[in-house]
Amino acid sequence: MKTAIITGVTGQDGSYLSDLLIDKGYKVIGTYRRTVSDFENKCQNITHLLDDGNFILEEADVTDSSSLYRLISEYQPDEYYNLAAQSHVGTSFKTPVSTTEINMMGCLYALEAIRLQKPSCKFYQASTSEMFGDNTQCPQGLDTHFSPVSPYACAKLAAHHMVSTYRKSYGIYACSGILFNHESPRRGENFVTRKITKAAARIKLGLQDELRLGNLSAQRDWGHAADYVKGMWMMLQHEVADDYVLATGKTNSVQEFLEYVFDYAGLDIKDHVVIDPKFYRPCEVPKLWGDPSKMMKTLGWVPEYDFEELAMEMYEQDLKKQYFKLNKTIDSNV
Ligand code: NAP
Ligand code: G4F
Repeated sequence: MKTAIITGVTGQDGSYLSDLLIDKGYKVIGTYRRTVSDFENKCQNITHLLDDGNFILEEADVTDSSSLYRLISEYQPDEYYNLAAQSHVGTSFKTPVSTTEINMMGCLYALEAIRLQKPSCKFYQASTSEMFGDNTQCPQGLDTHFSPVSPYACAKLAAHHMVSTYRKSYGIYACSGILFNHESPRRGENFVTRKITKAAARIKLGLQDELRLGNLSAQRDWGHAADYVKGMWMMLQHEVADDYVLATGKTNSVQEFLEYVFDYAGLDIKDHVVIDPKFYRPCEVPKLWGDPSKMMKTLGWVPEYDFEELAMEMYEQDLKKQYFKLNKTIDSNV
């Protein structure tokens, strides 16, 4: 039985990757960070795993290197997936220092702990298309020049270079997956896709009337998280460690995502959507459109979801959740 450590297991990707690895017969050590907010809410993406005998939840903070040393020494993992991050680009402008500590140093601490304690452990780094920043040469791939324009992307780029440095210098099996945007019903509620599907569901049920958004012209290459975690795992099963791009090879604007969801829900954007400059960023990434050809040719990765299926699933799940909440409130009032 293989053992894998997944940092950031309560997040979107951590939860889907846990599902996949447990299905493949792994023992998964998932790490979470204690906060004062309630445990149940924090663990909503992994509630279904908490009683699984092959899933162990461990407390760790990736900026506390001792916690990573402890985990690696205790569990001697075969694979380590570094997914923990302050992953919101807008927030990184407000918390640049802690974002850099988590997103850059968190990666370096893990690489050092692996080098010193279990050098045969394979390492996956969650790199990002945000590293292409304002370079709109499309489609973006492994030869595209990086041009980060946020503290988030700068920290991720430093970590990205650290991964190849450890691979070349110490022979550690370390891969970076440069992942374009991927979403799902488990997506954090302050990312634009989920913000839209949740608001559309609430408007439909009469629970909300207005949706305030920022820049609608930005374009993103949007895929489904379930497809992307398969890609992460595939990268660590190849004979040699390398870097890859994961993307759908298509791009859509935020406006198009919004239109699709509102049309599907039978709502009129003009009646509900307000542009609020509060959601503009000091610097924007205008267009992301990835080239996943290496991933497809070398590892045989093929995404199963398309843009419409993704948007529809997110809206339908949000509608179900909001409907359930509404009925619970009505029940408790009668
Ligand atoms: P997410 O839902 O925001 O999850 C991030 C996880 O990291 C959360 O569980 C968070 O826990 C945890 N975390 C934050 N700071 C931590 C710390 N100091 N120590 C330990 N855990 C910490 O992100 P995601 O969408 O799953 O993305 C996973 C990774 O892929 C991230 O590294 C992200 O930057 C990267 N990525 C994502 C995308 C995408 O489109 N989703 C694309 C490219 C790259 P808390 O609840 O405690 O904050
Ligand atoms: O959903 P977003 O916040 O995602 P963003 O900035 O593209 O970052 C995500 O994808 C990256 C990969 O490319 C990851 F590395 C990163 O961790 C994260 O998962 O914003 C998408 C676009 C942006 O252009 C933003 O300005 O939507 C625009 N937007 C317009 N109104 C909004 C809003 N974004 C948010 N979050 N909230 C709004 O109200």
